[in-house]
Amino acid sequence: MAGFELPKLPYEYNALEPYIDERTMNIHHTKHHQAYVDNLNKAVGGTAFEKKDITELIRGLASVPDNIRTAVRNNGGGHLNHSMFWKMMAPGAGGEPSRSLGDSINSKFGGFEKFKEEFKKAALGRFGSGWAWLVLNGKELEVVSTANQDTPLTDGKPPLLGIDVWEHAYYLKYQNRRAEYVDSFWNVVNWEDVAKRFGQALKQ
Ligand code: MN3
Repeated sequence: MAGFELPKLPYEYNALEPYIDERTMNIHHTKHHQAYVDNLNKAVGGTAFEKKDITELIRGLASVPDNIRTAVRNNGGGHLNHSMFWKMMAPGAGGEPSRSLGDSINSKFGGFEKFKEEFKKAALGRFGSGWAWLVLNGKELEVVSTANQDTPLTDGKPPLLGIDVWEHAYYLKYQNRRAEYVDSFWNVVNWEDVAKRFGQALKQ
């Protein structure tokens, strides 16, 4: 069996209550994320790709053979996206980004509230399953969304913050009310992690 593994959640399943409920976090991590890992391992087992770093694997998707490329795109993308997503949130987090990230958001979007509006629009505008992202495009911040488990990394845009808008991410607590889930998400955004990704992405 290939060696991709489910990362441990950096906090307890109930740590993001009441914004993201314990049952959703548990199923999302132990069932959905685990399934992406298992299916990725099935796809790349016995190939040269099984030892690759997940980020490198997804960046190099074009070089993955046809017969497993879709499986790697969906399940490798799912593994990569969720591994980031858990770290982009934290208990007792939220608030506003500070220092250079805060300044960059203000100058790019015309203020933090304007940024939140644009991010929410991307999250609500994604029809069906996918993600909304704050990414770095060259040296510029940008809000984008992707379908399914696609990542903006494939377009050379490192993700800084992402929200999973698949129904499995919010349905138990919010049912069809995706907008409410997005509004709640701001209470758990780990801006320290986002700022770290911003710093690293600027250097690349
Ligand atoms: Mn998910």
